[in-house]
Parts: sequence; C-alpha cells; structure tokens
Amino acid sequence: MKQDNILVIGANGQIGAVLTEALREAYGTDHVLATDIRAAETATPGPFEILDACNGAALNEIVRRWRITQIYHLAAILSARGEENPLWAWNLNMTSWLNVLKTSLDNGVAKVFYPSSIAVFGPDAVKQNTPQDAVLIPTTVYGISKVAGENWANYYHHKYGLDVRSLRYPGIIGYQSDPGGGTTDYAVHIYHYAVKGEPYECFLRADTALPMLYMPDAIRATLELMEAPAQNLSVRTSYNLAGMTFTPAEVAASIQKYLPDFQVRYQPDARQKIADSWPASIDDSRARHDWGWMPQYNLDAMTRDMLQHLGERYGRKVGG
Ligand code: VAH
Repeated sequence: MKQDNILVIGANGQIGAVLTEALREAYGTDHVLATDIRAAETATPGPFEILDACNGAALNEIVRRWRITQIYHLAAILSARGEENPLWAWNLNMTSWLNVLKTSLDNGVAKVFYPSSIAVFGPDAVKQNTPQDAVLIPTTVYGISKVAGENWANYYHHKYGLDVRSLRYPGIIGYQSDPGGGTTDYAVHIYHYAVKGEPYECFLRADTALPMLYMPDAIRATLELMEAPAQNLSVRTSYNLAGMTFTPAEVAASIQKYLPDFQVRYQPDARQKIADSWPASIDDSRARHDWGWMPQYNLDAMTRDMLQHLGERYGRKVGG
C-alpha cells in the first residue's frame, strides 16, 4: 500500500466517484480525501469534506491540514451545460484549476492530475484518427477552458517543475455513477432506459460517431499515467486517449442483441452541433508509446458488462 495522502476534487461526479474508490483500493481508504461542492445522497465509506475549489484559501487549508501529496481535479462544467452560461463555466473551470496549480506548488504536492477532453478539438481538426498535435480550435467554452487548462499545466511543469499529468478523455460510459451536462451522456442514459424496458429518445443523430471509453479503462488509464516514470512522459499538455468509436445506432444494436424489443427514437437537439464539431476517432499512439496504454473494452464487452450491472440494480437479469 503506497503511503500518499490524496485529494479528489469533484469526487461526487461521474468519473470522480469511481476514481475515488479505485484510489482508496490502491492507497487505503484513510489516505484518500473525497471532496465536492455538496455531499452525495449515498455516502460511500471514507473521508469526505465539502470543498469549493474556487475558494483558494479553503483549498490551501485542506491541502495543508491533510498533508496532501497528490491532487486529482475532477470538478468542471461540461460541454452542454457550459453553453447555457459560458462565462460562469469559464470562470469556474479556470479559477478552480489555477487554484489547484498554485496550491500544489505552494505546498509541495508531488503529483497533480488534470482531466482534459477530446472537446479541445474543433471542426478544423482532422476528423478521423485525430493526432496528438492537431489544431485546437474548440467551439465550446468547455473545450476552450480545457485548451487553456492544458497549457497552464504545461507552463507549471516547465517553469516550476510541478509534476502535472493529463488525459484527453473521450466520452466516458459507466454504470456506477451518472454523467452530468455532457454531450456524450446519451451513451450512459441509453443503457438505463434499455434495462428499465423503456424506449429511449436520443438527443444525437443515429449516425453520430464519437470517441468513447468504458469506465474501467478510463480509471486504469488514469492510474497508469500517474504511476508511469516521469522521464517517460513526452506530453505535459494532455495525452490523447481512445478506447472505441461508435454511433447511437451501433450502441442500440449492441443492446438489442440482449434486449431485442428495445426501441430508440432520434430527436437531435443543440448538443448535435457540439458533437459534430468533435473528432470521430482519436490517435492515442503517443500514450501507447510513452506509458503502454492499451484499452481492454470494445462496444460489445462494454454492453455485456453494463447490462449485467444495471440489471442487478434494477432487478432485471440481463446479459452476462
Ligand atoms: C462531455 N462527457 O460530453 C464530456 C466529455 C468528450 C466529452 O468531455 O462534455
């Protein structure tokens, strides 16, 4: 068991909730402090404190009191919700991240994780197999904040030597937690509707191909990056990361192999424009080269696992 004290900011979010459990498994429950702007409905066992990371003094106090050695900053306003209130989203995403960087430097935090996103790419980037160094002209405030955040990470590393590491997550799908305010959220909701035996109205067109990653792969990628030898890392903005690419029609077909009566209707909304600005697939060869990244789940393996776990939650045996 490694003796670190780890702070997770945004621990009640879709990725934060699962990452907190994985970190507690690796470092010991009492060495991982979960924080969020409000308490979760279903508290999981382990240290928790209310923290608004936009309050630099509060963040600094917690880092000092807990002698934090690693920070995972999972709090952010995502793509769709950010477009409803752009300046609020920008201020929250940037103020919190700049507080994390300054507090980490001031308190000798050894390692910092920053979640970026394939949302850093816009319509000017190559659509298929988007390379690590593609042009970054995003069309959402969320994407703009992630491009800026990546560059602040790179700046703190090269100017001050802070060990900041980052991944450009694709859409993340998992059964353990709910997504909030994203454009890829459909890929989680669709499984819940299917297991509940209800038709699903998808807010993207049936043929919208997007890069996606199953939660176990996303969590493993995060821990593998954070544990990689620093000298192997050639990217200090953020690594492209990919798992699979699929469309709403393809995930529906994958589900219908187990639930043949499941129906999907397609009713694109404002999120279609965001999705159309993003890559369809990602080249993550740099991550594979630098720290041995290799996804383990494809669409059918994810569907089988999602349906099995959600079936248990909703009391309906499916798949598996
Ligand atoms: C979103 N789930 O939809 C996030 C993610 C690539 C998408 O960044 O905003």
